[in-house]
Amino acid sequence: MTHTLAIIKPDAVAAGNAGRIIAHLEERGFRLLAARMTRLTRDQASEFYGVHRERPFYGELVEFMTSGAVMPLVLKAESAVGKLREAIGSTDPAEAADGTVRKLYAESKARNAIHASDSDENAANEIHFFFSDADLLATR
Ligand code: 3AN
Repeated sequence: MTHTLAIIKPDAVAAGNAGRIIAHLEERGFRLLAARMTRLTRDQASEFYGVHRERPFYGELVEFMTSGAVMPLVLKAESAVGKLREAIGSTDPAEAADGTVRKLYAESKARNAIHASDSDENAANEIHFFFSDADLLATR
């Protein structure tokens, strides 16, 4: 079993889809290890998405991610990183496979409902961006 980080983004929280997205992931075999609701500061969002600093959409991405509440989640499953990338679908909901979170709940490439870590190394870093080891111990 491995761990990964998801973030339910401001569009999905504001639309009232957070609970449905968590249920969708649990139904697909993920165990919820930790969860919280927070609103990212500009500094936090800029740091979290630092790898995209040079991309043309970076400003828009930081703006969007600070626009409302988000829910970071730590999820556990067999090959959790790859399994979650599969469950969320393509970045662009128009290209996302049927039954994926983004096909069901995303509005656009920018407002795309959910973030998921893209490697085990990034998952460990992203989990620690939001949670302490003590947050994870309770359900491990
Ligand atoms: P993913 O979230 O599928 O890993 P990345 O890593 O390419 O996609 O992009 C990170 C985030 O940046 C996406 N989740 C999305 O919110 C935003 N993004 C990516 N491409 C665009 C774009 N062309 N226009 C606006 N936002 C984008």
